[in-house]
Amino acid sequence: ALLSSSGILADTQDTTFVANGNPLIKHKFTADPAGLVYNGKVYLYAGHDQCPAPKERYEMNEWLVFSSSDMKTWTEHPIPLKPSDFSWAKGDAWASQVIERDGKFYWYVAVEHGSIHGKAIGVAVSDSPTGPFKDARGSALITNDMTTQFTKISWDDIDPTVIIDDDGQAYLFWGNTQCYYAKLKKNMVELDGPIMPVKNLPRFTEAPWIHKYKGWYYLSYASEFPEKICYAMSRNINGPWEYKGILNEIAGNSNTNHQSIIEFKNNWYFIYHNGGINTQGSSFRRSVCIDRLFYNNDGTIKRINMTTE
Ligand code: FUB
Repeated sequence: ALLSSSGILADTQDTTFVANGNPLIKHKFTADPAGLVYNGKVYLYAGHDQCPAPKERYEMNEWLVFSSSDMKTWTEHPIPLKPSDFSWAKGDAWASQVIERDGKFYWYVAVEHGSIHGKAIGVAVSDSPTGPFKDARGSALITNDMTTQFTKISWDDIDPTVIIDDDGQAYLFWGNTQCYYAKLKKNMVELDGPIMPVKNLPRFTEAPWIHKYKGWYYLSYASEFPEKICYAMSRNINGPWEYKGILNEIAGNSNTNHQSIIEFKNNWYFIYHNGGINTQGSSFRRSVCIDRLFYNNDGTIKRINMTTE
């Protein structure tokens, strides 16, 4: 497979590249990374920042998927999903996450809803982690009118993150300004109970990411603006959450930072974006980066060291 500096080939066929320091992806602008480890490979999902310089606004019309067996050689697969694959959505390929259950891959995405004012969360499904994915419901899973009792803002229903707990119960967390969570049914495409606010997350902005390690639940999230990534820990997924401080400082030249945390082949990784590519990088032309994540003996996480190597 060929590496296309424009990325055009990747629209229709696999292309490969070798990681060479951060940012990981240099041939196109990528944002809101979400890692998935499955069957000895890491899959990296991201939104495509397509806003041409010098304009400064979100232009995101598709999501991308990359995979690797060693975190060094990466394959970029054909475009797996676009907002236009959801008939009810108007656009905006905002942050997302993919999770596997019983051999099917569920991709939770934030988009602009076509008829219900504001952002919404949809879910697509595929038999393969690289797609093709299709709308799993034919309608949004979360719409803005479902959370107006908590906040009146129209962009609060973004940034979905999903976990399947050890007992098989799946949970969806999401939010901007207010963090929410709800149970998912086993089919992964319907809520299984009320939407609940997550309490005690100081200065929560957006981008929750939930993961589990040695009996602790970790809820990391973007805080303030420009964003730092902070985190809280709990022994129970329903809380109470205990704030543990800053995990990652503001990422160079980008107001957003949007993290994903995964374990791959016994190492933990912190995947995020900065605005670090040459003169064009910005809050709207972002680039996915990967650094190592280390725990302390008490389960807290060491501050991330953002590298360029
Ligand atoms: O990429 C669009 C939005 O910017 C995401 O949904 C947020 O997390 C922030 O990164």
